Amino acid sequence: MHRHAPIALFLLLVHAALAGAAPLPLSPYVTGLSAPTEIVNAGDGSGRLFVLEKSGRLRVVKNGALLATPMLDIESLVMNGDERGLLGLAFHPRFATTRYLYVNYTRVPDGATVVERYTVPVETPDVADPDSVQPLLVIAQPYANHNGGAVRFGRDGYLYVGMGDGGSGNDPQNRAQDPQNLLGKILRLDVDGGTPYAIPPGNMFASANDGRREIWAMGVRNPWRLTFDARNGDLFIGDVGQDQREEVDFAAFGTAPPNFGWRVMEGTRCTTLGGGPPCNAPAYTLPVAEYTHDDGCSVTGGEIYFGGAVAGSGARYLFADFCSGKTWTISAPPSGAAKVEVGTTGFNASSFGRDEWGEVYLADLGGGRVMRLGAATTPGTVPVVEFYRAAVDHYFVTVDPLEVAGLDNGTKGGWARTGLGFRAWTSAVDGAIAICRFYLPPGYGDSHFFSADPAECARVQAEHPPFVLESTAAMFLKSPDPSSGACADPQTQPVYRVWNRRPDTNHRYTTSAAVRDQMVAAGGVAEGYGPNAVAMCAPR
Ligand SMILES: [Ca+2]
Repeated sequence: MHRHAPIALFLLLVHAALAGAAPLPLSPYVTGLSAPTEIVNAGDGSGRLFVLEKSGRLRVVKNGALLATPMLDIESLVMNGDERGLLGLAFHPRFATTRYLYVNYTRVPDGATVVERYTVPVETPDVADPDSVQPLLVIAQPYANHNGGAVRFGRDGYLYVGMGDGGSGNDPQNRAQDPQNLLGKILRLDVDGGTPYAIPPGNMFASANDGRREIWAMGVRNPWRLTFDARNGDLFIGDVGQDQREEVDFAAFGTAPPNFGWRVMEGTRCTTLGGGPPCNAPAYTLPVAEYTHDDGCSVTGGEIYFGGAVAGSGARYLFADFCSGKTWTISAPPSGAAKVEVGTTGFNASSFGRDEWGEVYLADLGGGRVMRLGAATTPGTVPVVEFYRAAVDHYFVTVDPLEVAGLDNGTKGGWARTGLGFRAWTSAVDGAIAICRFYLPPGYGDSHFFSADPAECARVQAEHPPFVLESTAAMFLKSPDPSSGACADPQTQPVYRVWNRRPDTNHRYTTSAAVRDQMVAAGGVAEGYGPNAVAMCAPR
């Protein structure tokens, strides 16, 4: 069956010649890893980032530092080589209370896919209990390649598992279109509804006898990364192609289970391999983006990105080709507009990940690094994320990961990221002081007020009773000179404070002079110090 060697995702390919291609703006975040394959956060407010090493270790990045002790070391269980290894990690949506994490790997001795659960004791928050293992799935793999590997929880609380078609080339046993086979599928499990799981209603064959009940979607070849948009639950899938097309598939939250077409279709191309409904039949959900092997060889599914480090604005799905290093964005949700090429990685990007603030990272498989999208940042700092709520025309910034999650997923109602923000220290290092944050209850305008001036904090408390002091421990910035507004520390940049002059007293905090000037031109009041409305000094 090796007449035609399938494209191996993990072959250490010679980098394509990238002369002239603009590099993606990336800065080293963690180095010294061995073949990182996955980057995720736990959603528990801890701010930690978790990285899988392909050989079988789960590493913890805490406050920007790689911990020496892995959270989990299952190297003795993992069959590692080419496309095999420890491939996927997910934390339970309520990890802070359940303490469950889920891994997907190919096992010793037969290379079968294993999905299993481990528990992280409260007493040892950075180390899982290896004896807590609870198996969920064991799926035989007929060939070494196309193991999929993603495990991700959807907005519905169910665990999605990306399964490749079993390997070789051209899906020789037509597994991806076979309803009785778990290969070439996206599986969906209710891990809270049974032991080890229950079948969620709405799976493709949940109530019928004509297919395996774990199947949510079918017709994928080697889904290398499932990505849920935290705002709405929409799903993006990078599906690795055969010889000609790489594709990104999409399913809006709540949509009927799709058939993504493989092996009858490779992207929008008819393969002539047969084995399912005819090519271009309405049964198939076509990709929202694809590219030919002129631009690469193996898609690496990406992440939702909001920031300014790559071209464009608003929410974008950023993805890459593993071989060429080219990266592209499409709008999220997909608008039908063409993908936009945004730069090259300069390395074989095995995975994208997102921290609890929504910052995006890339795994450099051969270089053993996790790279952060964007310029290098001051050590010991975290993002301050800006949101906007149209209903009350209100901007809000927060540094709290759980608050960010609630604003992103809509449980706090109607907030959307602006893509702007700045950074803050997490403690009072180097002269940074605790920012006081006040809250004005809805009856008084539903607004927030931040200050880096202790005297102003005291004054607001004494003279403006409706303001409620909400916190003084989350965000640390520096105070500007109270007369000139200058930020004395050259490693900091000004944060402008502007009031919109309305009775609801909405304020905006921004490092953008253009935003400040727009607000002032519209009748707002510059409320900081000096001629430029500088209220705080934020680290870069
Ligand atoms: Ca397809």
